[in-house]
Amino acid sequence: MAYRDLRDFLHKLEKKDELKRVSTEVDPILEITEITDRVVKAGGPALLFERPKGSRIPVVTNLVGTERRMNLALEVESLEEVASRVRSFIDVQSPQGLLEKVKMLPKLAELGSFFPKSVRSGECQEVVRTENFSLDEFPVLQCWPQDGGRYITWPMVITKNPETGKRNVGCYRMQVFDERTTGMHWQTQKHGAEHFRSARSKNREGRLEVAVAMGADPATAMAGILPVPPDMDEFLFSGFLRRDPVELVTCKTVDLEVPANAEIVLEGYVQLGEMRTEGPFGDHTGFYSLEGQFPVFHIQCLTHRRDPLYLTTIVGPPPQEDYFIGHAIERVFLPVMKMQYPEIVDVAMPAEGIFQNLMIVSIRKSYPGQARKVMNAIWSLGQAMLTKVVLVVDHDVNVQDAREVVWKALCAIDPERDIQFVLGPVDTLDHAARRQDFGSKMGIDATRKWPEEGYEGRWPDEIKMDAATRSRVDAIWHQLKLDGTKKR
Ligand SMILES: Cc1cc2nc3c(=O)[nH]c(=O)nc-3n(C[C@H](O)[C@H](O)[C@H](O)COP(=O)(O)O)c2cc1C
Ligand SMILES: [Mn+2]
Repeated sequence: MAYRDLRDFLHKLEKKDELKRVSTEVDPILEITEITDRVVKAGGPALLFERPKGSRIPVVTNLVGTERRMNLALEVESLEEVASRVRSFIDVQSPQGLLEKVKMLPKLAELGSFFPKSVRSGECQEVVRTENFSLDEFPVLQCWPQDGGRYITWPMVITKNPETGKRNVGCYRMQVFDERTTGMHWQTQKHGAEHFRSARSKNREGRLEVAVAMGADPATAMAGILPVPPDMDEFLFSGFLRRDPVELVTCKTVDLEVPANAEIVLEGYVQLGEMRTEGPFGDHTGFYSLEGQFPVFHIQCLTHRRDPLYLTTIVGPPPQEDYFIGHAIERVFLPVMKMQYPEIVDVAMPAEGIFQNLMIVSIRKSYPGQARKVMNAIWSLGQAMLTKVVLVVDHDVNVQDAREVVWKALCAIDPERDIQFVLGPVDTLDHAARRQDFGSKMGIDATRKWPEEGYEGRWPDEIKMDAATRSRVDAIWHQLKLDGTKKR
């Protein structure tokens, strides 16, 4: 059964001893970050701060900051279960005969059952306020010392494509400017920014309606982070993940819908001609992202539960909670990548590569130059376009094992021959890039080189002991009494 809402999931975590309540008063300014950072890095529990200084609203952090809790969030034993569900939907897409068509029907019906559902009322509107409200009531964190202020870090920012009317949900941080105004940090290539530019090109004086929902059952709360194609509803994908549709209610003052089970909703608009300095912010790169010009969100209505919880997350020096979210996304979307590029065997984005800096891909190479073809594919695949370094290895390298990758990849390259640079869009947060949003990317072809690729030598075999010797030694191993041998 899907979690009803955030508190339902917290109850589950508490039962599993995966939630710690903090009853000591702590400050949302820096202190909650310092505590959460230590707990995340120790693989510790989700945290419920019951007495954040200056607010009556409890704060939840580190909700899914371990793989164990991510599995609980998605109600699976392992992420492979979700991946195999994704695969099962991909497999039915082109039926060969009547029998296959008939077999497909239940799958399609199942898919249909994940579409978001409109409902009349929801807990997120138990309290509706159009006046006398202020963001100051909420325990919004200032995470790091040089941050420009307090930031909402885990919102579901909901907009509609002005051309198609299709919904987008994005998780974009929001700097609190004052009681009813925030920044809107949708980065240049993100769908929210696309909606903004599209609306602005029609009317610079106009507005783009925006709703921001915070706190929901975990699969819904993660909607804004999912890198789904433009105009595909993230809430549909959340419905698939939770195996139950996301229920939506219509906002009170804007023509948008928000999850009925949310804790807090901000309704308002972005004024299309308005930009304001946003930042700095201690970011998931482990460095501060500096000030930049971003749109401004004006809040005209606040709705919330009678007793709302404030869900937030900390980014900073890796690993943080976002690594576990990104890792789940990597596993769940791998079947989709493999569908488009069947030579891909596995993909890894190690925590220290902060997603956009490093993707390691193993491929089963069957024609010359294929590693470079895969790099180019990745640089044109949704948000993976921003990947600064793509490292391609052969199918027999375990990309999940960083030591094996470093060893084998470095042995496999002639740097001048095997490294390729391209220019293109890069992550807004890349502080090393020559310009914001534009710079170079590097592909490393660390596959075995073929004669067809101009390699004239003989590629050596990897060293492996033969099976007969191994089993002879296995048989006498006990006798040798070497197990307890201490290293000197
Ligand atoms: C905790 C967290 C904070 C994020 N903050 C931002 C942000 O401030 N700006 C941004 O563009 N993306 C941010 N992202 C990444 C986006 O949520 C992600 O790229 C998402 O897929 C964008 O949705 P879209 O493709 O619909 O634009 C953040 C992700 C996480 C996990
Ligand atoms: Mn999107």
